[in-house]
Amino acid sequence: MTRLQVKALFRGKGLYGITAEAYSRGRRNPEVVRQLIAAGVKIIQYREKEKSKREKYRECLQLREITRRAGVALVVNDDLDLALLVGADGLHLGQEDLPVAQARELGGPDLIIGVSTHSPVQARAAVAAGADYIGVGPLFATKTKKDVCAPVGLEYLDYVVANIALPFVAIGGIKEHNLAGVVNRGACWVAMVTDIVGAVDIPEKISRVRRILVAE
Ligand code: TZP
Ligand code: MG
Repeated sequence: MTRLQVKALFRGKGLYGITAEAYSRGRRNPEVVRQLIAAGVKIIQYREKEKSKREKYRECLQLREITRRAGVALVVNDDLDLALLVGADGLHLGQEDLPVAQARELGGPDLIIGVSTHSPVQARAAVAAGADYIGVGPLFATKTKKDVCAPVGLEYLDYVVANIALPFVAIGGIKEHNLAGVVNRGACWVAMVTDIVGAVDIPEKISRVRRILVAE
């Protein structure tokens, strides 16, 4: 998917998929990603914090093949080299990763760049740096992220809704039961990691989540 197509995608509502094999009930990432795609997920981030670079490279190649065939955007977390080597559509950067400008310098104008943010200052900095979208969270407590910061609180979501023109993805402890509240506050894109990849029946879970997303 091109940067323009992803920008267009972000004008609507949707579920942003993220891999987390450790929480996937023994299913491997390619299997989970196939299920996400079959359920209509259009943007998937490869995120694996504990794997070696070699293993991540192999997996990204595989996921690139699967996502490309399906016309689904692939975003690589953290590693610009992996994103470029496998021809990913995007790169997702945290506050401790490369700055946007340097990622852009190497990645070129077509690379989608997302930035995790936890405060108004970080959101404004990401906009100024030329990010294509920002992550907003963690909204709630989450066990998924070991290097977590504490939940940022829903006031930060309110700030972004009111003040930031870029597309954003709400993240962190979002589950089926609290999703409506997040969407009601103005989130159009949400990332739910464990609630999705850890679901016994992923397609069924996604169809329930989608109903909540469109209803709110
Ligand atoms: N960034 C902020 S919170 C988080 C990431 C990657 C993990 C979210 O996982 P979950 O299972 O949806 O709480
Ligand atoms: Mg990172």
